[in-house]
Amino acid sequence: MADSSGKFGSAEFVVIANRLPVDRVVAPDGSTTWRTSPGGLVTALEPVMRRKGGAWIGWHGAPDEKLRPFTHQGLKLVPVHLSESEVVEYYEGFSNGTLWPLYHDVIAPPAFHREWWDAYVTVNRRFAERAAKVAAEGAIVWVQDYQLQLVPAMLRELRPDVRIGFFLHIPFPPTELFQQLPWRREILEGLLGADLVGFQLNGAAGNFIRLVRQRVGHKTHRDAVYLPDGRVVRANAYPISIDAAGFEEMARDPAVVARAAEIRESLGNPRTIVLGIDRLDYTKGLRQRIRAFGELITEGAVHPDDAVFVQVATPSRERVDQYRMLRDEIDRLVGRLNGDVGRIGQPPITYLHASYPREEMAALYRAADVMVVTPLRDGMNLVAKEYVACRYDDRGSLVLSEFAGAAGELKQAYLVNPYDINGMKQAMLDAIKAGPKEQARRMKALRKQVMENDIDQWANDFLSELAPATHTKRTRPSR
Ligand code: GDG
Repeated sequence: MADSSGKFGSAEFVVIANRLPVDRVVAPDGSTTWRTSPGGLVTALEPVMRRKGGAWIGWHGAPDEKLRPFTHQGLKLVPVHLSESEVVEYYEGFSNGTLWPLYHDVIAPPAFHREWWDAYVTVNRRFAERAAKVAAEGAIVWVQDYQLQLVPAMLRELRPDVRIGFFLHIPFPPTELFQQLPWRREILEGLLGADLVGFQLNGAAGNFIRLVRQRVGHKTHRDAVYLPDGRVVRANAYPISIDAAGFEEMARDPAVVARAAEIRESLGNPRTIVLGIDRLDYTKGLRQRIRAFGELITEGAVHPDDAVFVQVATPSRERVDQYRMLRDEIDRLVGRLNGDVGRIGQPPITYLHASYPREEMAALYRAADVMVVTPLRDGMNLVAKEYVACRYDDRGSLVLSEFAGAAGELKQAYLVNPYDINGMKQAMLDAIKAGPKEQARRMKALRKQVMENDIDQWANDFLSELAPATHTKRTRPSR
């Protein structure tokens, strides 16, 4: 991928993310192939990557394995290797044991370990060096998320000619919390290597600007940071979205519609299906949500014949202690409620600790009369938007936490404070009881927002701010 001088690579558009957008599939005969992992980010960036001869740099998911760059379905993929101890210290440790809880309101206590930090620096440098080799002269490089916050400055040092963008998918905490981090200055300086730093919400961009002023001492004005060398870094909000038309199309598929009916049937044809879908993560508010629904049932406000609650909890970060403890706690909570008030063949909660194909997710969204998305803190929350995109019938109600980024856009949802169990019970009850007219009034407004602001729009907004000539091509007009 190098030019004839060997100084630059050939990729004019480079995405750097912790993971490559592919999963390995092992066939029964032992041969391996790659499958593109479904997700909005790949869908949105694929067209611009193809057009500009782009490359995606990321870990391929297996420790202690070095792979050469390869092409998959026309996408240039550049694997970065991680040793087993780097997976433990950089990924599970510093990324998910330090930054994740710190950036999510310290819902769980963040752990600070110097050896985790050292691994974070080492791995960030490896990503930056790989990008420096792959990027063409003057290329656009887009760094994704909290695992790679040092990459912008490291890359700028190696390749001052490239244009660097950074997007943080999770919240950026207020100064009071961020200041706990022993390496707070290094992280801020890492991010300042970018030309444009994107956040989900204005508040997060504001937190960043304030911290840069207070901690690093640079001059700032509105969304701009003025560095001593004359460079200007901008920080703005770009609320991420989904492939909305793609979800609607999937939800209209006759096989998905039939599957939704089958799901309702196997739940005993209840009047109301209440649904939660989350990664099993302590930020998602599962405990509070289950308690709220449980109380509605035990107090008799909702009869088990009338409403069932289906909670899908996708396995996540299972080697991190806090996640193992959470799993046990949710198991206990669900077990107790079903044991106390369930009847034969009629548990009030159907709890699924598993991951499903996208079509099954769409069928669940189609089947759900009430969707409950009640994180204690969430950068955006795509599940809420996916539910709305699937409701082309203008039916169904969304109960949404005020502390999900999505609440900034989805104002016609039943908005709740997930720490307020009584408030949450009332909102769930209102949503369960809402008639078709009320559902349609809210859903129409929610759908307008989601269908008009899809993931292509998000990528376009960010990239045209970063480098005005780089528009992603719209493959489908949003409806
Ligand atoms: C981070 C931020 C921000 C879940 N279970 C299955 C499955 N999923 C899919 C959902 C959705 C995605 O995973 C989850 O996205 P969320 O946004 O809800 O949450 P995080 O994973 O925490 O994502 C978040 C996001 O980044 C993007 O910036 O919104 O705030 O925390 O798309 O559908 N997909 C399939 N099977 C499952 O079992 N196929």
